[in-house]
Amino acid sequence: MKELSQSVSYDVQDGVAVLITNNPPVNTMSYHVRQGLVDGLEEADKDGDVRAIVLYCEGRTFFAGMDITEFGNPDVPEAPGITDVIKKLEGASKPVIAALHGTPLGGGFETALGCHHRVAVPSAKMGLPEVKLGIIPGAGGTVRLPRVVGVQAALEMMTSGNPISAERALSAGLVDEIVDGDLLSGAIAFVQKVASADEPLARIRDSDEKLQAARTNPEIFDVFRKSIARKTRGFKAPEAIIQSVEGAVRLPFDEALTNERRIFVECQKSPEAKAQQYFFFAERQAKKIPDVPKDTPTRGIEKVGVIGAGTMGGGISMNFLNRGIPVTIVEATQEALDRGIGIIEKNYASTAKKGRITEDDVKERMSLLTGALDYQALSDVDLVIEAVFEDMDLKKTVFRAIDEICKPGCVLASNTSYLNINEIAAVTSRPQDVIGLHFFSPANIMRLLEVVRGDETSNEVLATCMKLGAHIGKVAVVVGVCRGFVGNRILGARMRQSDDLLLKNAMPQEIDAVVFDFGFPMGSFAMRDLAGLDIGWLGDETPDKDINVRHQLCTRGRRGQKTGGGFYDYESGSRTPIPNAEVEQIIQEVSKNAGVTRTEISAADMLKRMIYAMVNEAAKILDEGIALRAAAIDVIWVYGYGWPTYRGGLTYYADQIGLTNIVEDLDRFSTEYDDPELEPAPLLRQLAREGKSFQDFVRQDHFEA
Ligand code: 3H9
Repeated sequence: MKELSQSVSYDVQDGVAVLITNNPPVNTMSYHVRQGLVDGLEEADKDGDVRAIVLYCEGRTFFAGMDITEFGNPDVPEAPGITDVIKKLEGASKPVIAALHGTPLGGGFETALGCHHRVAVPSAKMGLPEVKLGIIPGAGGTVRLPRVVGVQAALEMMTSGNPISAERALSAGLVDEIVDGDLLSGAIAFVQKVASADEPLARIRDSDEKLQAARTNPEIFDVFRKSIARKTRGFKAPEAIIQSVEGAVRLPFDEALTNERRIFVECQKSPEAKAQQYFFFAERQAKKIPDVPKDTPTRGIEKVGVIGAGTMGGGISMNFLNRGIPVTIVEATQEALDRGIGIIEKNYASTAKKGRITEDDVKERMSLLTGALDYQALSDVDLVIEAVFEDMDLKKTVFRAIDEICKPGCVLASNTSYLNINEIAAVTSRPQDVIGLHFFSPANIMRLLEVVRGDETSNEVLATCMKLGAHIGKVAVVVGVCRGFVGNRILGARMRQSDDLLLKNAMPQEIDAVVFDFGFPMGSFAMRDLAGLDIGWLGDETPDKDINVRHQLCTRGRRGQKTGGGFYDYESGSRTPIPNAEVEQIIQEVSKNAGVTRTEISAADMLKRMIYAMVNEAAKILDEGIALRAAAIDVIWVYGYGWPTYRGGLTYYADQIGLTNIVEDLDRFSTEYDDPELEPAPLLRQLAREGKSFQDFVRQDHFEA
């Protein structure tokens, strides 16, 4: 075995040169990897004893792509680039095979496509996820992939960025064989057969049959554009991928590569790519808890209890059933229990009807669900999640009861979205086992899980819940105790600004348009219509009825989408909000009753007021230690509230605007609108004064442990 670089070594086994890469954790194609591969390929090509070449990676995966931290880093030599490596592979005079395991992604998968053959273990998952980083596959992916799988399938794979299984790759012609036993031996055996056959080398560049259909039917691109328009609104990379594939169809191979390179470089320079790449690392940072090391012991969660079979309780239960974890769901009455279980079954049936799961899956999941009317049924579960009405007294009653019944070591969790976990924990004899697990509605679909750490919550319980969150497919982010935690507290700040704008300046459709155009799926008023305006409405008990728009709407039967109207009208079966003249009239009257003279405001100022109020709240949250780091806030807002990823996240966006500019605007607004909430938070002022950003801010007491 010969070392070619710090990460690549060279070995010859039975006449086959094996280039072995070991660049933990995920074998990114760092500079030294590329250099080692180029040197190894040159050596193997010259070596008369070598008949074929295998690319093999040690550790958990074949190359997971380029090292993102190298992008734009002037200290990293440009040559050899990944395209130099692929050119060498493809042009080698001896067959080259890629031995795929783990997650061959991005540049890693493009490298495999540059090889003459590919074999994979059954568990391998491969694809081109560059779109998620705001870029396009820039090492031949957009030119080679459609030559193998056809234009439509290639567009789908690259604009979604989702990986495919080895089995699917095999049937799509992307891998030649699945290796069940030892991967390296399988790859060597396969490539030896190829070398013995003495046939021309199979280079993807040489075949363009699969492009013919798109050449005769170029409309395929516009049809595809339309089909993804709604999902990809605001993102640059999906359109760039389409254009590069158009190039692959239109141009000769080498020109198509040059065209791809040009588009890649343009994308890579874009603010969207920078934001999305920031977010990639933010997501990984948000999982880390400084005083809870990776090796903290965790508890096994094999049985779960859920209290409350309403919308939240049902959705929460489904997460566990989906992963094969039995759930006992407890309700107060048989009627409520039957209704809740019925809804879960209906949800599964509708998923099965769409072909996403089988009838057998439905049966299996439902067989793991048990209903009960008595807390006693929770005596042997490992985790209880309370999902009853948001009422502190009720929650305390529930926790007193489960404290009596649940076995020692059982994790006691509340799904509260606002209330104080410490107060709830205090009524039990085991506050160290109490935690908040704040799921977002619909709980079986939304990825975010706020894990609320109480003052007494043990590290073991916290680590258990973080691990469990990942196991059920959630993005778990730890937050501290305060009203509304991170997500809803910041949402509250935006809502209060929207309400004030409604009272003093603009109509719902104008305010919502600003938020929608920014990139959110919907604005505050459309969101309220979706949730139902009567949630939390006090009816006749409402104070100051004359100056309360919601009260005025509710009393007129306008209670949101479910009644066909709220802040907006909705046509039957449609969720598209339509402005309503009567609502505008009501808003004008409320302003009059409140003694407000309505004034004009620009869309730019509306946006600033709403977003900067959120930024201000984020600064308070960080200062108080409710979020461990700015990245956590960004992850929460992307996964819980539809913050557009191409803007990075709330605090990242604020950093791009510049905190000094934000402080200046907030100072102006707080005076102009006489709103103390818009007064810049001390931390925001401090960071601005010191010329720092949110990303620079680290609370020492969190990170010293
Ligand atoms: C590309 O290839 C461009 C090409 O088209 C060529 C253009 C010319 N770079 O996620 P994990 C780190 S673009 C740098 O926790 P998992 C990650 O930050 C790239 N670092 O593990 C983490 O560090 P830490 C296309 C990376 O098992 C550690 O590795 N490829 C990269 O849950 C472990 O990661 C992709 O987009 C990277 N590319 O998931 C794949 N990847 O421990 C991106 C990972 O300090 N990566 N790290 O927090 C992934 O999707 C997942 O990391 C993977 C493993 C599935 C591989």
